[in-house]
Amino acid sequence: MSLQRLLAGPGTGYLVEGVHTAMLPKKLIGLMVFVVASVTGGVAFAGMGQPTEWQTGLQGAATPVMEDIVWFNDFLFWIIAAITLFVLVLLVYVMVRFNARANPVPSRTTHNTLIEVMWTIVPVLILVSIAVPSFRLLFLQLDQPKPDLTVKVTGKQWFWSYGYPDQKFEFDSLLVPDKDLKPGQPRLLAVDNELVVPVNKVVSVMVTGADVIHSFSVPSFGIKIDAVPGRLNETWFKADREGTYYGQCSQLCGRDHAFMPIAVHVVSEQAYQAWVDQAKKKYAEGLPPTPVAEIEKHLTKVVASADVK
Ligand SMILES: [Cu+2]
Repeated sequence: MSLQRLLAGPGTGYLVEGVHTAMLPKKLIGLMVFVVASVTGGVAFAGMGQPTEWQTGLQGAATPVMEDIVWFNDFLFWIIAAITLFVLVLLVYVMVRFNARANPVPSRTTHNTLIEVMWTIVPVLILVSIAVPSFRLLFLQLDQPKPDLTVKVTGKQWFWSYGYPDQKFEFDSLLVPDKDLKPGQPRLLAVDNELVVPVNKVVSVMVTGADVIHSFSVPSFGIKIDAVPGRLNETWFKADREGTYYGQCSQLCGRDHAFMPIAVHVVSEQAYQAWVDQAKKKYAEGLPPTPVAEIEKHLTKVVASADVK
């Protein structure tokens, strides 16, 4: 049965003639408005740098790329909402107006050129209006500006190592077990040594894996890139406000996948320089990396103390 036939009443020609939106129950409209308002209102609950309770939207944006992602997400939401509501209205209308009781003698109409042209062109226009900002965003993510500094991120079972090739030092970043958490440190997200970067600088991130595939992801920066052994992946971010931003390994990598969070501390240029001077001494070149036995011990402690509910 063609849509045209469904839409056309007996003896009537076109879709528009028969539409009576007043037929849609008022309660249903109220419910739809409530759902839309709740979902979009959820953006207000979005956390900055970490998830918050009752959050329904994305995490707050700390980079221009993430700002665009949030915009694109909201833009798509309204398009999806409009299409869904339109289809719902049509379905309800058809069920009420054209059921066997209300419409015992169906129309014999099979074609309508105007409607067929419309239902071809309108979806094309919708897709084009999605494709244009989508490609713009993709280029923004992939077209890396000239970096101010480079950090090398290595995913390991089950922690991250951060290297500063220009400063020639590297260190491990391990989760803080529950019992060692200091006030203000988020559970299962805080680490002992954070990745420290300056604010308003383009940071090039080289990502690789040491053993299996991990994924380096920081929601507030809008970045997520796989850490693949034997391969160097690259992404970038430019954090435009100071703070600590958390992420998690986002590629199932084994037993302690849930216990290798990412913490990026964005600080002022001066604070960054001071940190580099001190870090250079602390993680002096040639310092042996954390011994495997130490890491094993730490991970056992982490798993034992992480009271996962
Ligand atoms: Cu993982």
